[in-house]
Amino acid sequence: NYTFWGSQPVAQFDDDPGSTPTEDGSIEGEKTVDEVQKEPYKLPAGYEWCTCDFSDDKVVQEVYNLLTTNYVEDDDNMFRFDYSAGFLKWALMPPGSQQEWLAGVRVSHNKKLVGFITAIPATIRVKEQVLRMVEINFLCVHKKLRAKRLAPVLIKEITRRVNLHDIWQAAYTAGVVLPTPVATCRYWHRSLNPKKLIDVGFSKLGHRMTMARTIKLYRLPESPRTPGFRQMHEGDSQEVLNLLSAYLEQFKLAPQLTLEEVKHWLVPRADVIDSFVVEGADGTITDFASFYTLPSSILGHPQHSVLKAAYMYYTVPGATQLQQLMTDVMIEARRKGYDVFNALDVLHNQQFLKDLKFGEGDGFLRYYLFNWRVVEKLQPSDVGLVLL
Ligand code: NHW
Ligand code: EN5
Repeated sequence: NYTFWGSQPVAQFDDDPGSTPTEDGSIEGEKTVDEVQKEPYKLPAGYEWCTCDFSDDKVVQEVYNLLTTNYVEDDDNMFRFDYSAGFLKWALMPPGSQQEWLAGVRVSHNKKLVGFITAIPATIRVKEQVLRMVEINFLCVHKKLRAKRLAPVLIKEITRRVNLHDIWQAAYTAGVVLPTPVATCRYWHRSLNPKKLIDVGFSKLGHRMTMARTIKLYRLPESPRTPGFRQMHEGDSQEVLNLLSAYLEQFKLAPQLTLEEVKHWLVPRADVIDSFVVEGADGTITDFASFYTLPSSILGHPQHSVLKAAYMYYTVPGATQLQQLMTDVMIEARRKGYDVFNALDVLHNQQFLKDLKFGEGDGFLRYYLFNWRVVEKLQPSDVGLVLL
């Protein structure tokens, strides 16, 4: 029973297959910018809208403070995502970003930030159709204001602000079930620092395993073995774009990046995004791999307060086997002090997850599209889109 989502242009769980279209396409009839409501949606008394100016580091810090204390937790409330301020700037100021799409809710009398939602522009292909969309992320309502129906107001307001730019579709992911996932994916985890993971309750000592045997099981070589494996530089961007564009064509849901976007999303930034290439003997780039940095706060642990996690981002095997490429990337992550390497079962990841000693997590990630019907549900391996 979804009171809010039942009123939105998304496929409903009780849609009758006999009376719904049999082809992919928009759910709502075409609208024009003129028809979009000009005034912001009404908030409860005592709250007001704001637009978050991310060129102002004080504002970024306010958003960081809201998210670090109120954003996503695991099912047992042991860990909470701790996106860094630098990460948030990267995630929310890509090419084409709009300040009005970083929408906040403040308490009127003291201006405290208590709600947030964001949109960034993206070109996304769903099977054969290429759509100018937004990606929605960082929806957050302060813990003290939960279950007061503020989230639907944030979602309607970001929809309005996006519609004003003549954009009518969105992609988003969530751990929770909403009407209606286009794909249901799972998190997998590869221990890099097993002792700490066990100490903080992220993982458990296996049946009839000792700590010493566990540490040995997850040991990795000191340095990458693939000849020509190195950090990506900005000068590699055009070649990486060519490799990535061609590779992503095989997936049913995938972004179409521009050169500017490759430079933004894939050129390394310390503690935000790490990217690697394999340079062949003739100097051409044959492979690409990347991960982003998303620590989690460890809630209420006496010794440890942060879990340093690397999340697999876009990766393109070419001359190198995916397994070997991922091993080298994990060696780099271990060397840089990450505790765990996380990946979804999207892309071709199922090819290496088990062999490289990833274990299935307890979290799911559902992919959603707003105002776009996908008649056939996608498999995780059909998904070529990774959101932050
Ligand atoms: S998923 C992460 C979302 N954030 C968190 O989980 C942080 C911790 N939780 C909270 O802050 C990545 C609150 O619990 C939130 C809900 C704010 C989640 N997505 O205000 P009420 C994203 O950011 C529905 C969508 O009373 P609350 C993606 C719920 O089903 N809807 O709840 C975001 C119910 O509706 P229903 C969600 O707990 C995508 C209603 O909210 C949701 O105080 C957004 C209850 O509201 C979720 N994750 O606040 C959609 N969680 O129908 C974008 C709950 O069941 C759509 N709900 O009555 C596209 C827009 C753009 C279109 C452009 C063309
Ligand atoms: C918006 N772009 O549940 C994203 N994480 O499995 C928002 N579990 O870390 C949506 N519960 O399985 C995010 N350890 C939805 C995910 C929310 C966060 C979340 C899960 C993903 C997670 C860990 C810790 C569980 C703690 C208890 C987990 C097991 C790892 C183990 C390693 C060794 C081999 C076996 C598996």
